Amino acid sequence: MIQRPFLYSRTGAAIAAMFALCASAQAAVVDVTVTVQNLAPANSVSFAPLHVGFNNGSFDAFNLGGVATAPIISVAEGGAGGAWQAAFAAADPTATRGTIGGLLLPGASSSLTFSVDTALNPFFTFGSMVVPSNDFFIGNDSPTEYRLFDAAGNLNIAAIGIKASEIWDAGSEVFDPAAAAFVGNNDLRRDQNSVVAFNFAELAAFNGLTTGAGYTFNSALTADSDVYRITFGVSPVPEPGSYALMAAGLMAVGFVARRRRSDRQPAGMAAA
Ligand SMILES: [Ca+2]
Ligand SMILES: [Ca+2]
Repeated sequence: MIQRPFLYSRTGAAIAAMFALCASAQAAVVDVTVTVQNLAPANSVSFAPLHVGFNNGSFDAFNLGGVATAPIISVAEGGAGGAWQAAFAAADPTATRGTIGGLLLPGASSSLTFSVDTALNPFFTFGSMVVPSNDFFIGNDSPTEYRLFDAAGNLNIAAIGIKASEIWDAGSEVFDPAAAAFVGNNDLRRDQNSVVAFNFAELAAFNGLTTGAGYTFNSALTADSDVYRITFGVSPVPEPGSYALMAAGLMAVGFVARRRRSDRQPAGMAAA
């Protein structure tokens, strides 16, 4: 009569240990599907591909009131972001980086899935050019503004919404519709030598121009207009090691269960 609770506790402990081991092996890596949406009104702003990085919070691409440097200029003036990606890789070599979608027209959306270590790379950083413009972009000033994952690996942030009042002007290229991306000739760009500031009102100066996508631009933005949304969806990714741990855990449970059965046998049979 004493043996039964003892065996139950042994079995319970083995199962608990199995799940604890599996959980610790799985917690760090998840699949994160990032969906981007252009929420601007019809015929208003479009966006270049979104550059993203899941990271440790050490890469800071720009500062409000500071002179824009090559990394953020590569996002803001042409959208390609080559220097941004390179500087990100140098500052944070274990970050998971990528680029989502192509030209994102008003009303359009795009998605991409990343495999992310939530312990190593809990923060999210992004940047995309706003067009038409000379040097406008969206992005996070503070590299630790968006902590997607808590210490336990849980998703903290379901979505990031961006309003027109949060559009940046890099201050690196002079406002000039003739030189602006999406409506003008990039070869005509001239240095502005100013600093990063918020600016969406200047976009209305492009109204009436024909964009590279063929629509006639009309900003129609007010400070409170929603222009962009980044949504996060997470699913766990079992690592190969967790399967071995699970198998070991099941074997331990099986061993205890067998012992339990043999212990139950009448004394006479065991002796025989
Ligand atoms: Ca900053
Ligand atoms: Ca400018």
